[in-house]
Amino acid sequence: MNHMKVIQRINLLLLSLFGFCLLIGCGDGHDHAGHDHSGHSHGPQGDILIAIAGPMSGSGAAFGEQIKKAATLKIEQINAAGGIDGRKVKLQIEDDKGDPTEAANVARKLAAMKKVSIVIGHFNSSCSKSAKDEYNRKGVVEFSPGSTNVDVCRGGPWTFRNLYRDDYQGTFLARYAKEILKVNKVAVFFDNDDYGAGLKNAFISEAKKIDLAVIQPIPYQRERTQDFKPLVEQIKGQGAGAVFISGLFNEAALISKALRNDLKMDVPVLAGDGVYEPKYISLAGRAAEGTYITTPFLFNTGNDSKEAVAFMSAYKKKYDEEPSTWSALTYDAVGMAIAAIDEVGTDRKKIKEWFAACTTADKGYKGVTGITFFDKEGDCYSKGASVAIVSEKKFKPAPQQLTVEQ
Ligand code: ABU
Repeated sequence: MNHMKVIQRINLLLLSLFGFCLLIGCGDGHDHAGHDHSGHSHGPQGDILIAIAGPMSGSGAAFGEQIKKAATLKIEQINAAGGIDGRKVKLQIEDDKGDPTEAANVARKLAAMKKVSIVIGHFNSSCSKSAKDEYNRKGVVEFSPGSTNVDVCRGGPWTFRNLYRDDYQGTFLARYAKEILKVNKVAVFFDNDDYGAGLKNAFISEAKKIDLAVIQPIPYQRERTQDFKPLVEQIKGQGAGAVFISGLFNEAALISKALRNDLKMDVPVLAGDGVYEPKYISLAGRAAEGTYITTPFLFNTGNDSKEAVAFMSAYKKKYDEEPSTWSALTYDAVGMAIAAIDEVGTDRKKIKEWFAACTTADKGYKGVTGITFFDKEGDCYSKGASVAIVSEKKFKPAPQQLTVEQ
């Protein structure tokens, strides 16, 4: 047989084999709808891909670092225990730079990647909101472990979060100022974005109800406002009994320093959870001492759950540092995503239905930060707020806590 004839016969044989496979459906053990022969829908075989999206660079990179570390730890633990049905779980890490335009770009990329089962993110409320349309249009769950603006989940059936909203956080902070710190008048500085402005509005709304006077709030632009001395001078002589900062840690550190060092004001400083990042302490130095900060979760309460103790120990062993609130919320978010995939496979719609069905504590996910379940908007009301205080260069539970019903 000459050379050409041999090639023709091989081609014929391959074509026959291909046709036979099409007829009987052989190959990877899955039909074209992604169902395995046991009836489970597990999507294409191979690794399972979960995306993490947040500020991996830029001024909020410290948050991104915590998110990345916690997600990596969770994935390593799952894979060490055999993965999901023997399949390894991998992370697709995307950087939105804390910027809404970048977040929309990231959403377009991730939504188009068919292997991505679910997106854990984004962190900044303005990023979650900007990315939301694409995830909802293409049908991918967007599950935030950090965004607290009230509108993040509203009207987006594919959007969920595992922490409180800012209407709750703002109410909580105003009441803490009035009931615990016994303050009657507050000065307010706010980052003029979805998070800072929304939280400030919620604080003022509650302040009006409880007779807590608020001096005309002072806005600033994250990453643009550099000199806070002229801003803090505006509150001089106005009788503020406390200062509330509604923004993120970099600018909060500059405000605290200007208050303490330039204005020599020693009234209590209160801040929202965007300041709960160790860099606030290293940037503000002594000016950070005594700051009260709300947080969705606290470690070292003396009453930590076994889940919190185990996570703290594993995180410290791997990274030689303590985890933060954001690490814990991310660890839980990835854990909940894995629980969903373990039950319903990687089909995006089935994952969304699994999340939407988590509407009671019984059906919810029990993790480090408590039990996560959702209302019909995908918001989470099952966990309250705690207060940390900066003491001896560390975040510690404030001596006085407050319970506010959601
Ligand atoms: N809630 C923490 C700060 C992130 C954000 O909601 O923008």
